[in-house]
Amino acid sequence: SPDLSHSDFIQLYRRDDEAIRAELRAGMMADRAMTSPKFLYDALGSKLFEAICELPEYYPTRIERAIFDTYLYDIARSVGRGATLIDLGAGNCAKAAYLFPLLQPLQYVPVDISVDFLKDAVEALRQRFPQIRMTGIGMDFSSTMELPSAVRREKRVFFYPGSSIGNFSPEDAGVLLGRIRDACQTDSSLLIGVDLVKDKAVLDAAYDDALGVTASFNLNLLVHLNTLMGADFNVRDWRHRGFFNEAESRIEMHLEARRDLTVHWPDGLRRFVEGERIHTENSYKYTQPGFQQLLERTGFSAAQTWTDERGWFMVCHARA
Ligand code: AVI
Repeated sequence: SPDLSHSDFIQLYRRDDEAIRAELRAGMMADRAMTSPKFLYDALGSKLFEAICELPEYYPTRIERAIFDTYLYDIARSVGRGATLIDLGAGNCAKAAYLFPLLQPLQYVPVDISVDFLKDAVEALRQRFPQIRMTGIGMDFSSTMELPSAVRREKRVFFYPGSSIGNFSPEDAGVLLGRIRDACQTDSSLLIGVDLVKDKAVLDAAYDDALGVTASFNLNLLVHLNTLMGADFNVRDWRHRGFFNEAESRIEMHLEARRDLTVHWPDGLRRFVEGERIHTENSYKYTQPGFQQLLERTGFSAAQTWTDERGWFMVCHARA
């Protein structure tokens, strides 16, 4: 039977409910109401996002997987064996696990905000790959990339798939990439998935699908806000908006009031007029040279890249 002593879990993040409420109140009271996309992911939100990844219109997950399928050996050759594979926003760890047979990492370090969320997935992986040391870390890597000493320093490979980098503004993405770069040691690198600019109709459909799953994902934010800040949002008063803003090169998601209404929470309220919006997410789309420049600006060397034949999505391996 596998050596189960070969793994551990380290929880570094402590949720601060008052800080969360303060952040949400500030966003609600801004001239243009907004919330951070991280609040889209309560338990139901995470399930709805998994459903989005199955939608015919939502191409990024499928195309990224196809790129990994097609170029698996090239990517594995570029990354090399025996890495310390650090999986940023690991979730169910499935994307990294797909690479294990070829990459044969010495240590796998899934990072997510909650280790509880990682435990089942890591437990199952340990059974399949008993030779890989697994160290689950509960950490908000958008605010720090300081890794505990249990993480091997040699040959760190940061794995950041799914184009989650797109949910940061280019400026914040630069800060995050810079932090990853600073956490790199000798012979370290970054393997990242990036969604690319394409036809507006394709992008609009990917974020406003016919079944309304993305609409549910966005509207569920209001249910989450009711829990987090004790607000009285009525989901039926709001509609989903998701579209590509070409000037900003980003998808924007908003929730739009269907009528004049007032939302209350214990120590405040906000009036919305019909058509007024809460901005809930941006998803930036890059050009290949644009993203390469961002990588180089943050201290990475020119990356090796792989794309699908339509050039819709890109996987980059950049050395520190
Ligand atoms: C998680 N992230 C990369 C997704 C995206 O495409 O920006 C979140 C998402 N929002 C709506 N659909 C998917």
